[in-house]
Amino acid sequence: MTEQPRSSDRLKNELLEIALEAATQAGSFLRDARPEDLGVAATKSSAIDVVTEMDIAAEKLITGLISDRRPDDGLLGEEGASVEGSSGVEWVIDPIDGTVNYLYGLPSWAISIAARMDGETLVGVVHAPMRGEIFRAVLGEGAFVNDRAARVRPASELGLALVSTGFGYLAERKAQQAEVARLLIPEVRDIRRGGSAAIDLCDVAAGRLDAYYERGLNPWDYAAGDLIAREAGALTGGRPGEPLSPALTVAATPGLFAQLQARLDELGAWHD
Ligand code: LIP
Repeated sequence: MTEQPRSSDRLKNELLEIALEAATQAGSFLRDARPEDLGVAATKSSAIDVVTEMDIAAEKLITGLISDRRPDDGLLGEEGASVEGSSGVEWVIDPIDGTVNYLYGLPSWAISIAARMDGETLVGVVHAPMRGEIFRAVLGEGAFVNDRAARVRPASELGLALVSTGFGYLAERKAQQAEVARLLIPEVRDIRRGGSAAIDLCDVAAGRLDAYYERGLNPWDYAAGDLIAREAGALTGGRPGEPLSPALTVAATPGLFAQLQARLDELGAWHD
């Protein structure tokens, strides 16, 4: 098979089709096959950083489908998938973003799948099965939630902004994150804490939040949602002048982004 030109439309369409198929299949499995007595299969950075058997099974389903379709692609998954690949395309996968919500039976969780080439995200899909929503974006082609175009809210005053954030799994980091939130809350409309970074980024894209920020995310948490938010008109980044990273992820409608980013920097949202 001759390799398609890098990031050609045909390649992007193929990657989107695979991401949608994998996210949809994983979503049906996670929604319909969730055991009533679901428990914790393992923990990672702390006793509250949990993995369930469903996280592991969903990642195997997703990586198996991708590898069948594109055996030479690289894979990076939250639950251990790690394949170098030779095609230049790398898949970045969070089989359940919002694992704690899923464990407790709360509806706010999602499958997040992104395809990157040379470090640039070409395709992003976030599927929130309990909401009946699939968010998708192809680089340069806009963002959608189901069949509707996604666009950010036209906000510009921090004092009127609805801002989402999240907290990590280590007590020391949570204490600093809580301090940042304590100082920010009086300066914005309100704070939300949904428990899934991918959904928060997509809610910025859909105009349901004015902004989102969090420290300590992994690429699989934000890769797809970052592209979806940007293609919906949001600005994203980390500290001022820096790209988003595990140090800090900020996404906001353009009228708020620089002001919020600067304020978060002053409050120390980028360090423990
Ligand atoms: C989650 C993130 C969320 C964060 C949680 C956790 P996971 O990812 O989506 O924003 O606040 O602490 O990191 O672990 O459910 O894939």
